[in-house]
Amino acid sequence: MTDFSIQYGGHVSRARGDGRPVVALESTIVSHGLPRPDNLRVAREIEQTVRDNGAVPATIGMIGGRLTVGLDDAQIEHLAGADGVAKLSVRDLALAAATGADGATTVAATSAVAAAAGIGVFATGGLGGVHREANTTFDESADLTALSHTPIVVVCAGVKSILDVGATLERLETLGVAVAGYGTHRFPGFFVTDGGFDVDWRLDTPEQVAAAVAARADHGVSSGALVLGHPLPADEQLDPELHDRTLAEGLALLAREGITGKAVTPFLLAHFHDSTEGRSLAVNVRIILRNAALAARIAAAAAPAPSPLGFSIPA
Ligand code: PSU
Ligand code: MN
Repeated sequence: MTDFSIQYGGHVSRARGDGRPVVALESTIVSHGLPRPDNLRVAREIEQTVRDNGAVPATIGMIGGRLTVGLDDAQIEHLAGADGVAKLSVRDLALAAATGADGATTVAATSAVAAAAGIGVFATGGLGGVHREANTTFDESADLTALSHTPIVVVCAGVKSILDVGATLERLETLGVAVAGYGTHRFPGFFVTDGGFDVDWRLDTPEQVAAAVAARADHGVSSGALVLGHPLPADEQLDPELHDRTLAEGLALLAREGITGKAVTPFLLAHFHDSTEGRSLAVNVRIILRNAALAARIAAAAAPAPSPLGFSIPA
């Protein structure tokens, strides 16, 4: 029988052995969320940003059916450039393993795998959520249900602004997912700084986020995720007027071309990147890099103190 257990990249095994902070990163952003060839450069910048901020990056994905935590550079390059890389949510993982597929993990799948691997912090751009017109299409991202039972901190710039932000916040409440703003009571709107809604809780430092993680573990009560909304500064956001115009066009195109299911999010993101002459791409990249930096600082604040003996067990 094939062994389907999770594979660990050498850098991640060593970090785990040493008790060093690790940040999980998703691969769907790379293979389906950002255009080539920028996607590969950005994937590398995200990893470097995590390192520069004191943690070890663990990009998660599926290579030839092997579920891997801590893809190496050649594997990331493969997922960034190969055709036919599947977009994997949690339900797809075992099917992709059984069929030897290459796949990129979404927020849902990345969080679930990271938590199974004992990684407590994950950085992404924007969560999936309730799509506009979900009342007829029933299109709600599996990110939401996965986060309802996955104990992990997800650092994000809110939910993607192509979604129904208010409905998504309602669902997060129903599903028992904790939501806090980082340095703000406003829920961010991904490409735009303000998503239009307040959140109840505000956390101001990596240590405070780490304290919330510790309290959840000590209580042993909640098993859901903590979504930390980290907005872009207003002077770095996509011009809200350009945003609204581009979104309206994108939604009209979506309807005209009859795009549904998991193709919706990549289609709308590609439309933004194509029709804003690279402006939305630059904003998207800034979002991810800022979130990677904050996630690394949170992971460092949450990591156990280094061994006083100063040695580590090789993996
Ligand atoms: N955030 C980004 N770019 C992306 C995504 C998030 O900045 O491409 C991806 C994530 O992997 C997220 C997915 O889980 O989009 C949501 O897809 P869907 O709406 O089909 O669930
Ligand atoms: Mn969907």
